[in-house]
Amino acid sequence: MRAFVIALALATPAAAHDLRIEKPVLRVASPVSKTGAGYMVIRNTGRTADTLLSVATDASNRSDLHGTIQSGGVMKMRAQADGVPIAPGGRVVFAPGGLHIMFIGLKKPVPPGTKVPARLTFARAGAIDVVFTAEGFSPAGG
Ligand SMILES: [Cu+2]
Repeated sequence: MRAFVIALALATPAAAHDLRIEKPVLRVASPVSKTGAGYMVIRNTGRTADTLLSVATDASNRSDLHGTIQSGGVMKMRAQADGVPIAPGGRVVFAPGGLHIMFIGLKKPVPPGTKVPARLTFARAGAIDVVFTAEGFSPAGG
């Protein structure tokens, strides 16, 4: 079943809209972490703004959009309650120390190389399926 889901995700044509999802990766702090952080670059090649509203996956109990802010020299994560806007012709980078997807309550360990299918939902483009690839271990959520 898992292989079937991945095959479906890969078969989704990525060119049917103006958004490009590049290098989706997932990092966890340790092999037994229940929380992971997802990173990627979203490129908007169109002429219309769009907004990433939510992320869904079967791999974890929750998957939230988080930003990171500096507060008194301490990095704090906070939910992106209004989503993440992507300007026409622009790109948004999800990276350590900034925007990330917080995978909370991972149901299985995700050693490097693990494929984690997820569905991104945009205000205009609708659902776009992506596959996050787990890479090495690092503090999640930074
Ligand atoms: Cu976070």
